[in-house]
Amino acid sequence: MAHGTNTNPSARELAILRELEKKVLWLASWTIHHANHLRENVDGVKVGGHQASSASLATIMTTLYFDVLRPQDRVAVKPHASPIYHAIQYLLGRQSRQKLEDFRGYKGAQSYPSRSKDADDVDFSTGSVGLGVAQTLFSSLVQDYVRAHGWGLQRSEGRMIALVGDAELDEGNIFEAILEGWKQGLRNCWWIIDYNRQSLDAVIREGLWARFEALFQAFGWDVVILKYGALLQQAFREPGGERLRQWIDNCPNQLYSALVFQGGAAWRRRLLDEIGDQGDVTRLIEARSDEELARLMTNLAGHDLPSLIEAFGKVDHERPICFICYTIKGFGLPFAGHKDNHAGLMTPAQAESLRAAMNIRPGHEWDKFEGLEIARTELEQFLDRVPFAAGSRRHDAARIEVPADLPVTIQSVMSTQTGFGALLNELGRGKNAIAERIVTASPDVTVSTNLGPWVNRRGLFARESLADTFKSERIPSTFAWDFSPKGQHIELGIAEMNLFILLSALGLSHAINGERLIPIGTLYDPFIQRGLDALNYACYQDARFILVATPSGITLAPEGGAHQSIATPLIGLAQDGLAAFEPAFVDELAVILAFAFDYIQRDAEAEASERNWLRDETGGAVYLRLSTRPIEQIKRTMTPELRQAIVDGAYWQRPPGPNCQVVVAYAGAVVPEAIQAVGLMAEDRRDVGLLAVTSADRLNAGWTAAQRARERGLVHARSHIEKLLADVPSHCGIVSVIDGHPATLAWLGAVHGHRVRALGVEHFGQTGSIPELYRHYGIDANAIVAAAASAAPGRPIRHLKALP
Ligand SMILES: Cc1ncc(C[n+]2csc(CCOP(=O)(O)OP(=O)(O)O)c2C)c(N)n1
Ligand SMILES: [Mg+2]
Repeated sequence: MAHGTNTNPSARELAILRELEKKVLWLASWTIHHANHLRENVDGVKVGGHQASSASLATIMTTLYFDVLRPQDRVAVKPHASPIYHAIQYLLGRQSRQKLEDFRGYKGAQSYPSRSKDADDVDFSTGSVGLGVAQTLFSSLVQDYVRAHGWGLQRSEGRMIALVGDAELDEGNIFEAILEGWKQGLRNCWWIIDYNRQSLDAVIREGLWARFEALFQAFGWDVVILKYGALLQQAFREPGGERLRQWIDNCPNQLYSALVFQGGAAWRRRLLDEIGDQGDVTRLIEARSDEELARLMTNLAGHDLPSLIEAFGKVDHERPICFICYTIKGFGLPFAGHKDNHAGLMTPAQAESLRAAMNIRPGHEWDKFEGLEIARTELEQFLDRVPFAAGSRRHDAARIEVPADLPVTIQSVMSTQTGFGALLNELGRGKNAIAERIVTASPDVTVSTNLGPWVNRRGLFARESLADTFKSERIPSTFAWDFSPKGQHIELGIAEMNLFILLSALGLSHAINGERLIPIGTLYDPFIQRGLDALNYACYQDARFILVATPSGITLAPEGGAHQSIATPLIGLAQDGLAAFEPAFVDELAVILAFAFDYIQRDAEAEASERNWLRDETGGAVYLRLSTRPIEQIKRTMTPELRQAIVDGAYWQRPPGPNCQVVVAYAGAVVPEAIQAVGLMAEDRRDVGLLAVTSADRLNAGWTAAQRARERGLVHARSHIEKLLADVPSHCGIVSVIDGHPATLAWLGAVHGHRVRALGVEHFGQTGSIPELYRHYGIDANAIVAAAASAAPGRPIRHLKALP
């Protein structure tokens, strides 16, 4: 048996859980009410979406956290159930009253559970619906990966659990994840669907549960439908009960919701109208007061502790399991069931009557045990023994030593993508700590992003071994890919969302499994945008990984207009938690990759450093924008200074002379054009400088931080780019060039007030050879020279040809 828990709580335990359920609902409701009506300086913005949505999950979450969960289990809580989560943590002594009072306020408990911003041990952030759900699935796969490699076996295996809104299942990424989970042999994953039949705007379609059931079963999940609570089940056993069940089963969602809202008298009227002429049923209905009837008719399993305890405790297998739990949105609150209740808030009068009903004296709203019928000491004893709170849940893992130099044979002409493949191939050769912990993944572009040689060496991961049939049949192939539990490459289907959520899960392994992984994901650069929300999500959770995107820009030329990426350098610049690099040469890439291995492992709190004004000690994820364009490499020795400058974001490939008139600043694959342009204008512009930008992102971040520091009184703060451009005469013009949006480098002119002309790609879609496309989009050598002529006026540049 995998994880059976207590399916049969004593009457006393049940009574305590009932009290806690009430308290959780109260605290969550009061938190929301307080944020809306009582907190000082409330700015008039009302809290939307939490109240009714939270109530929907109060019973399920009470059952889970106070009874079913164990410390090793991890949960993604539906975004709008955040107040319930915080209330539970408050009762467990892991959340402060202050943070509840400041819910949604500055440094208060977060609107949506946040792994990085909340103080009460949130396992997975949620907010953008669908992503947290898939995160649990990929976290299960990562747990399996870690254990299959023989790590962390001293810890118990956890269940990865998502509390899912029924409308949340509209999100396509969930289905992409289910398919991938099926391929990878998913285990230990529970999705609990809060089937309240309401979304934000609407009541959901009839019979949706049947689609869910069929769908999950098709992918090998166990499906458990929890529809009726104990009261209803008992009533069904009475004479006439079967007729009542039929009526409920056929009742449209809209009508059911409306009757929930209207209450006992309305239920009675409707039931008597529709099935009341059938003796037994009439007696069944008449035997109950309005209040009892309403309680009976809303006794869905999702609000029935014994049914939930039994269902969760009964699971005796590791297969993925989906619980469809019938609930009522706003259960226990005045707007239960109303279709407009999504942003529903209690009025002060309604809050008063809830307070009275809960037996809570004014001024004692935050007291943990106020108004409960069981003595405080007994409740405290119970809370002290809650299994979930018994162990430490957040782990850490030691840093893995990173070699200062990554060996690679640099050929005279080489692309950064080939360089990347060669670097990993070299790493894969040896037995060293970093190589053991690297795990690569790619959405069906393993070979085309050059991970093939690495995979040949380290193999594909699967829990069950599977030999490469081509190999056993002796059919020659470049790739010998056996699956085994020791493999280090996770072969994904094409869905990019899955890549990013997997990276998010791999990149949190140190905290979740206590075992550090060095995740590297590869994909085509334009498809970052396909998974962008998931990438943002991974960064928001502070997951640590290296993203290698190639090919990029229009440089992929004949590969086609649809695959060209323009905006990704700006994503690299703007995405928080992601340090973006675009090296031109393979020796730069080797330096950056070594830095990245270390950077993704850092987690110290740090002020910005005086050296470059970057917050390097805090670490983060890394994005490498690479290219397939073969480029003539520079033969040079890598000095410590050059190494540092590459990591900081730029260096002078050709320092500007004292009479410099023009600086060409380039990033990435356009380096041959930049060098050529400098040569073409050498006779007519003096002392031309050539600035190699390896990370526009880090340059820009350092510059901004240094400015802020100066504004706060640190007058000597100077960022890397400010130092680099300090000696460039003020009349000098800068031409920047990148195979990406020109705004990536256009800001360089603002550093010291130089006139700048930013070249790049603003439109896309044309196919052709690299020279044709560079000419077409205006990033070839001639375009650079023409831009220089206008940015730094002087005598005509004789090699300048007329622009097309
Ligand atoms: C990607 C994304 N789109 C839209 C939203 C806004 N939003 C928040 S909850 C929600 C739907 C809620 O329905 P359901 O999942 O059934 O939860 P319930 O409110 O019933 O608890 C929407 C559209 C969001 N948070 N994320
Ligand atoms: Mg819903």
